[in-house]
Amino acid sequence: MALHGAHVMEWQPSSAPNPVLYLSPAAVLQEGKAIRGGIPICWPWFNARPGGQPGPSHGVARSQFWDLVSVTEDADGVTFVMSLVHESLKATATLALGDKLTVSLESENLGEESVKLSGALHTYLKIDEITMITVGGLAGREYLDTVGTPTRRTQDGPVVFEGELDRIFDHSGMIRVDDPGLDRVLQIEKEGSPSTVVWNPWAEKAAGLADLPDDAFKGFACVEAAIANEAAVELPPGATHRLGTTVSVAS
Ligand code: TA6
Repeated sequence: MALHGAHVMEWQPSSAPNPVLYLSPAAVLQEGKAIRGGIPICWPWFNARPGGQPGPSHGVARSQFWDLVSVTEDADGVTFVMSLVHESLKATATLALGDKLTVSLESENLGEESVKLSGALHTYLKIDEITMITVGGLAGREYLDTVGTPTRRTQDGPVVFEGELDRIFDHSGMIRVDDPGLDRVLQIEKEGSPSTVVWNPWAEKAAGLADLPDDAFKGFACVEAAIANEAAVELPPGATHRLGTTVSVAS
């Protein structure tokens, strides 16, 4: 857990033999940078800032220190609440670590004008071997394929990985990640998320990421509860929105 980014870096339920999240051994923990792995919070926008406005890719939240609001512990686990204000928006992140992992991000418009909100809970799942896993729950869904010239396509069957993959799905349901190598099925439930992003950089892109070992791409897949810019949520003054993800080990 880090105040930097309100970032869940590691999580392993007591009943599970393996960590569920991938954290890069080369991750840089430094203000102004994003931590590679765990669950970076992309907020209050996803990818490039909409409207051509200046700002870092994936927003400001993942590279700043948040304020700690509370830490509570009970029989179900430990819950951290952190907050951050950016321009007229306030984010409150509730990170609940127990048998399940829930990250819940509430955005509140403190200003006097309507604001468009996008973002993602950019979850890095640890897997045994990228070519062996499947991501289910997305069959028949339309997505924006952002590898090369962005193109809209329809997903045929489960997602499998055979090269760089970067897809933004129109999808708000549940996802299942089957990992035969770890003999594990992960389940991901989402809240307030009209988009699901699935990403793996593969060898060439990974080689360009200084905070990721060259062959590390084989050992993770990102499955993200997201709000793509194309599906941005309109937040009138005083309104709130909750974006959430719950990860659990189904078997
Ligand atoms: O969520 C997928 C994505 O937007 C990819 O396009 C890829 O760039 C990835 O996020 C990681 O971005 P980062 O800025 O953390 O290197």
